[in-house]
Amino acid sequence: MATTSILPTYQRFLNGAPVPSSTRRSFRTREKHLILLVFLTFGVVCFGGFFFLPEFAGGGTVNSVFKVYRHMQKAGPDLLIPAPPQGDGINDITNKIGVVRHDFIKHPDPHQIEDKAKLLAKIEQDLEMDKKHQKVLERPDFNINIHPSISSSMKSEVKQKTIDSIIGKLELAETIITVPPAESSRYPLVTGGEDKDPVSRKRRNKVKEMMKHAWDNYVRYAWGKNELRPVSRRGHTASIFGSANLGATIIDGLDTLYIMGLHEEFKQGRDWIAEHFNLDGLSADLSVFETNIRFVGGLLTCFALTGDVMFRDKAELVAQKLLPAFQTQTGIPYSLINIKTGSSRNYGWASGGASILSEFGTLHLEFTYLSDVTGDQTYRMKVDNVRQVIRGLEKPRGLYPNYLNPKTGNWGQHHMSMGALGDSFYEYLLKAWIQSGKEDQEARQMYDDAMQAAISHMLRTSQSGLLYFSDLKFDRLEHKMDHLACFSGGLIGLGATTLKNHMSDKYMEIAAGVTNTCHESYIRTPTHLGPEAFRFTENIEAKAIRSADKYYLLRPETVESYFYMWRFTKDEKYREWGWDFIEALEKYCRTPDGYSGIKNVYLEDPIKDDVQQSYFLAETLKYLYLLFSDDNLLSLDDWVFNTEGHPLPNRGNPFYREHS
Ligand code: DMJ
Repeated sequence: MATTSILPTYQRFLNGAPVPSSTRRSFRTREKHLILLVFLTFGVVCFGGFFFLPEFAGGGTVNSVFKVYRHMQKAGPDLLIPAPPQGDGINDITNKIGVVRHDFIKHPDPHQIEDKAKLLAKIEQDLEMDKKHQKVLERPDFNINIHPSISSSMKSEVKQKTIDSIIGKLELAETIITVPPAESSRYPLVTGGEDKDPVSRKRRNKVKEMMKHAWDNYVRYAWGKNELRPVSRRGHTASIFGSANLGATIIDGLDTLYIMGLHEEFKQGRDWIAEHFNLDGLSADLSVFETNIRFVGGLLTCFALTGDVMFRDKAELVAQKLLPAFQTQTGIPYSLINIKTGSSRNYGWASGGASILSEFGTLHLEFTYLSDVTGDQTYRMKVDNVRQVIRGLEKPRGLYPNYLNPKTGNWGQHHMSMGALGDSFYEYLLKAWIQSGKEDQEARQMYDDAMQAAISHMLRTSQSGLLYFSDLKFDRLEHKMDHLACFSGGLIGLGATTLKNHMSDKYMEIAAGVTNTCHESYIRTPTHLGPEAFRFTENIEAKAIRSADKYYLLRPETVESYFYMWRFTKDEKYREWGWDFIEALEKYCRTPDGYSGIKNVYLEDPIKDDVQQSYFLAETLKYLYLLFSDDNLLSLDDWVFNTEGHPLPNRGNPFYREHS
C-alpha cells in the first residue's frame, strides 16, 4: 500500500514472513514541524562556519570555499594534498630521469610535498611507540643533571676528564666514561681561540648569537625532530632521513655548540643523544651517504673533542646499520638502506640503477676513523674496497662519471660534475691523505689525477674572466655551476698548500678564481645571497636562469671556501665577504623563530621556504665562526673537516683517541 509519510517506514519480517504493522504511517502537523526544526538546526551547525567564523567571514560562499581550500593547501604537506604542478620547478626536474639534480635527493626541496609513505611510516612509528608505552619525547629540562647512561660493558673504559673539556667544566666526569687524549706536549685548541682583532671578535660574537637563535628555536619548536620549520614553528623531516625523527639538528649542530663554548646547550644535546637516539626497530629508508656524513661524522667529532665513549658507541651503532648496503657484487654500496630489514636499493632515477659517485665516494673519512677508535677493521675494509674498485676502473679521459653500477662495476652515463653527484668524492680523496697523517699516498695521487682531469676538461673562463666548473655530459659542456661546487675553491686551496711543488701556485690561483666566481654569484643578486646554480651564456654570467635554481637553501659551500682561503692567504677580503654574507642572512633568512632558506635570491622581498637545514648549524655557522677566529682554533694541521663540516682528527693529533 502506498504511503504519504515523509519518513520511510520499514516492513519487519519474522522467519521470512511479513509482520503486519500496527504503527501509524503518517505524522501529525506538530510532529512534522518538530522534524523540520531538527533538520534546520543540523544544517546551521554544519554550514554556519562558512558564514560566521572569523577565518572565513567576509566573502560570498564561493570565496569562502576557496579560502578554505587555500588554508588546506597551505597545510598541504600535513594533509597530503598533492602540490600543484610547477612549471620549470623542482617537481618537474625531479621527475625527469637523468635530469634529476643530486642535490634534491641529498637535500630535497623543502616544498616538495611529503608522500603518503611518510605519513604511513609516521603512523606506524607512533603505533609502535604506543605499543611500547613510550611517551612522546619532551622538551628537555635545562637544569637536569646528566645521569649515567652507561652500559655495564662500557664500565671497563678509562674514566678520565678530557683536556679543556666542556664535559669536564660541567663536572659531569663522574658519570661519563671517556677515552683520554694521548700524552702530548701540545693539545690542539678546540674551543676559545679569539682573534686579536676587535672587529673580528665582535663579528664572531654575532655568529655565536646566530647559533643560539637557531638552536633555541629548534629546541622550542622541533626538539627531537630532524629540522625546524621556523615560519610555521614546527618540526620538519626530509626524505633523506627516511621520514623518521632522528634529531638530525641535534647531532649535526652539537660540535658547533662545543666549539663555540655553548656549554648548557651542548649538555642538553648530549643528554638527548644518550637517552633517546636509537635506531632499533625503526623502519625507515635512510640515505647511506647523508646518514654517514651527518650522524656518523657528527658523533665521531663529538667523541674526538670530548672523549665521551657514548658518542663513539652511538656512531658505531649507526654505521653497523649501514653495513648491509655494501652487500653488492662489487662492494660499492647502494644509496638507500632500510634500517629495520637491511634491504638496500638505489634511486630509481639514477642511470641504469647506478650508485652515485659523491655518495659511495664520501664514506672514507668516517669509516676509517671509526675502525681506528673501535678496533673493528670492518669499516675500513669496506671503504678500502670501494677505493680499489674505482681505482681499477678505466676512466674516460681520466674523469670520474657520476654513476657506477654496483652489480656490474660499469660506469653509467658519462656525466661529470664538481657539483651535485660528484662533489665530495674529490674532497674525500685529498682529505683521506691528510687524515692519514699524509701516509695514504694512493689517495693523494688519485686526488691529483682526478683534479688535473677535471681542471683540463671542466674548468672554464667566462668572457669577463670568471673561472667556473662546468658540468660535462659525454663531450658536451653544460655551462652551469652548482652552489654545491663552490666548496671546490677551498678544496683546491687545501690541495695547493699541502702539495708544495711547482704546481702549487697554479692551483692556488684556481682556488682564488673559483671562490671569487662564487662570491660574484652572491653579489649579483639584490639579496647578496647566491643561487642554487648559476650559468654562463653569451648574455649572462654567474646568474641563475631557471626558477628552481634561484633558491638559497642556507648552504655553506661559498663561505666554506672563504674560510679556507682566509686561512691560506690572510687576504682581508674573505672576512669582508663573510661579513656581507652575515648581513644578508640576517636580513633575508632570519625570522623571529630561527633561520629559513629563501625561494628567489633575485627578489627584494623573497618568500621563505620555512626550513632551517641541519647543515646550517653544522657547517654554515661553523665556517663563519672560524672565519672570525684565530687560526689555532681547529687548526688545519690537526683536523680535517668532513663534508658536513665535522672536524675529524688527523693521525698524530692527541685527540685521535685510537683504540688500544
Ligand atoms: C651538506 O650536507 C654537505 O656539505 C654535502 O656534502 C653537500 N652539501 C650539503 C649542504 O649544502
